Amino acid sequence: MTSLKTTIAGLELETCIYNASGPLCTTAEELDDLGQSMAGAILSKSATLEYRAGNEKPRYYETGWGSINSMGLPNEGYKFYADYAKQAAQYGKPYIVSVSGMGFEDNATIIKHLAGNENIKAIELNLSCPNLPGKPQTGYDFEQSRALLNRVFEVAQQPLGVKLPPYFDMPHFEMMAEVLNDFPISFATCINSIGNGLVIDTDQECVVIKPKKGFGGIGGDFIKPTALANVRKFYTLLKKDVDIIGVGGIKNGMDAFEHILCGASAVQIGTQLMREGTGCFARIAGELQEIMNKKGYSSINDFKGKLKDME
Ligand code: YRO
Repeated sequence: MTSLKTTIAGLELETCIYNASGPLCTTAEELDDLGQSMAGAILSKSATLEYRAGNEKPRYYETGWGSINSMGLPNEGYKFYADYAKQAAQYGKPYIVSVSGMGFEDNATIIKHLAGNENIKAIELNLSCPNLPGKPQTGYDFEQSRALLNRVFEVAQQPLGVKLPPYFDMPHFEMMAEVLNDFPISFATCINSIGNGLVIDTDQECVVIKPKKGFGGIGGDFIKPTALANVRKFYTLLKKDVDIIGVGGIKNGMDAFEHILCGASAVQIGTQLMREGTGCFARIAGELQEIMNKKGYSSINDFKGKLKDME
């Protein structure tokens, strides 16, 4: 029997495929829908201190090859995601809360509040969180990343992992890995959307989303090579006990297979979840199992990380 079982952050997942933080994981209805689906875990939208309505619509747009978004962190506020944990428990899969405070102390406050909650199995700290206005996002500032991790590990009790933005330069991978290897992180999720792309409607000669003069994070097909590179690099650079979670451009079983071959212990679905809804988990799982069957693999550990170099 082919199994898609995996372990991340010491948690057992029935299947290694679940949602990315962002799409369809903000409200109780959406989280319930994930709970009832074949997703291996339930991951929330990034939580801030207070409820946020987010940016003006349209703030999400899908093209044939992917998506652009400038949602502006719409979410119910951390207390909602903490309270929802009790309801999440009925689904028999790990419930993970994404945290993206607007500054260090917000993150510390939120993570401190989640600490006593036994139904929250892990925390995914979104390093794309804004820190100082006019400065790069936290994940692109290595010293700020270190300072934030110092602070949150003073209060964190659950396993804590980081959601990383994409890196493109070899020294940047090494600089971030050096920071992360100084902390007891449980996992690294690679990658967030590729920041500040621009999609254009040529008939209208106009941008396609309203916030930020049309600039937004890119997801979908085009980001898969960048995602695979980030999964592969952090798999080789981080301490061996850190699980890598792959996200970026996964819409079928073969895309998931590629991420796992690069070192991912689990994969998340973003743009394709928005497109297809929660049925995507069962479909992609079936496709991945079929590929594994044909290749003679019975578990993901048979090929995880085993990407070959050329002779
Ligand atoms: O706009 C968002 O809510 C958003 N979109 C993404 O593709 N990735 C993210 O991490 C977020 C939330 C964080 C931020 C981009 C608003 C700082």
